[in-house]
Amino acid sequence: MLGLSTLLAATMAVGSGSASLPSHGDLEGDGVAETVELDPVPGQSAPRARVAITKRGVRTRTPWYPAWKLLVGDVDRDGKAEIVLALARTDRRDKRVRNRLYVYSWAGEGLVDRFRGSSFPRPFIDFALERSARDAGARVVLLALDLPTRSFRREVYRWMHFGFAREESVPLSCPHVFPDDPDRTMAPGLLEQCRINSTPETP
Ligand SMILES: [Ca+2]
Ligand SMILES: [Ca+2]
Repeated sequence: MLGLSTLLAATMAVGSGSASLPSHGDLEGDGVAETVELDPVPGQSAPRARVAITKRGVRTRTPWYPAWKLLVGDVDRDGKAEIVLALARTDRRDKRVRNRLYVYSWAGEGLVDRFRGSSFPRPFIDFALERSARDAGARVVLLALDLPTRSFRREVYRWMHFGFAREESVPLSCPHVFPDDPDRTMAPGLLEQCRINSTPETP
């Protein structure tokens, strides 16, 4: 049984900054791994962080992003790692600030858009990258929210040409109350505390 402190630690409300451990990968495919991490501004009213990339001791920082989680992996399976960011922001077609997943590549000068994440059918509050058993690429795993049933789901997406295709969606049990405001809930680290729900789904 997880206590209240665990629940609070797993939930990061807007305004408490960004959180991610450093991630490592070869962004340019030159055989040298870069260290990539978020460099957040604490105490802001919304997540705000730069991406810091360190190669052979030289640190490069990007402009600011409304980022609250960063991971690195070869999402499109081309041998170079991408930077995957969870951002809380609007986009061109949807003026709501909500959690969106963006994928960037980096070749020494700034981040290059690869995917502007607005195409996931369910809102998410955490994500992970998972090594695919089929190939060397990384799949995106979302901690997604099914709003009609107020339940958590694990949804796995694989890169297909220019975007993501869903490969799997299963119910999850998570040590967290279901968020009343998914657009303002960020829970980095919660996904690894959840377990696939073995209870059969109702049709
Ligand atoms: Ca490199
Ligand atoms: Ca890649």
